[in-house]
Amino acid sequence: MSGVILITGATSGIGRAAARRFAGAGWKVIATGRRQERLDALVAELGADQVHAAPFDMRDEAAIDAALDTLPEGFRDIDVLINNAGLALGTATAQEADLAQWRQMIDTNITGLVTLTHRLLPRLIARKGAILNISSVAATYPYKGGNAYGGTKAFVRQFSLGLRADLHGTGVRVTSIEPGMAETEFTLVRTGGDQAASDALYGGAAPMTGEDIAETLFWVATLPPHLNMNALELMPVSQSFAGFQVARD
Ligand code: NDP
Ligand code: 8X3
Repeated sequence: MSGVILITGATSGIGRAAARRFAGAGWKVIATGRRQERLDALVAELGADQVHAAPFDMRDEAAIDAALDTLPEGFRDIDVLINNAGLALGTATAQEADLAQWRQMIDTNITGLVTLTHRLLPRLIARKGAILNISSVAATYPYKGGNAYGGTKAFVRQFSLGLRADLHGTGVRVTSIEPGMAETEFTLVRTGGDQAASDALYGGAAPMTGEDIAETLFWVATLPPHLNMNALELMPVSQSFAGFQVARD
């Protein structure tokens, strides 16, 4: 099985690994993200027949529309949308957090995601396609400093389940993918470029990789068409759950 897939955030991490995984299996990949040079590198690596670079910022509705309106022949009938682009910014508590960072997470992880999804729904319904949304374990398990980021990912999970209900009878499949710790540029972005912090988090922890998540996405997207994975939570073996905190006088 193959088709046309649009993957947001294909310049790095999970999205780039997914672009490679699907293109390698013969899918035509529309790769998006802000960093044009990384998208160009992906096209050079995987071939222009296989990958179309569509650089846009998820927060720019007009840029999304322009990119969708100018898709080349062979890339227009989109079968699968992977809503992967997203970010966490900062780990400060709510009372210390930067409101601009909260807004950027909401604008990207929520508003951008719903905008693109809304635009593509007619095509996905016509193709009886699939939507794979990248949520997070942060949607379910709150942690100190996760505040707005966790909130955006809880939205993504619940939006996915709501889409399932709305798309009842259309044949469109919807999945909320909820990973735990995966080593990508995620922590570098979250910390404003602190490589040491990123290395410290992942060091010795055998975290998941972008390729691990890409393989999961490929598996979900290529399940028989009568099967819908509603939600899928995955973690590295090294990561598990901790208890509640108690403040004492
Ligand atoms: P990376 O930082 O490696 O990749 C993030 C991707 O999102 C990049 O391609 C980036 O592209 C894109 N992106 C960010 N902001 C925008 C924007 N405004 N417009 C367009 N693209 C944007 O991190 P991951 O691969 O780890 O993250 C992918 C998804 O996985 C995110 O939604 C993240 O929340 C989620 N996730 C990650 C986990 C982890 O542990 N790594 C765990 C659970 C969920 P560019 O900068 O070029 O625009
Ligand atoms: C990324 C996983 O635990 O850093 O969504 O929030 S976590």
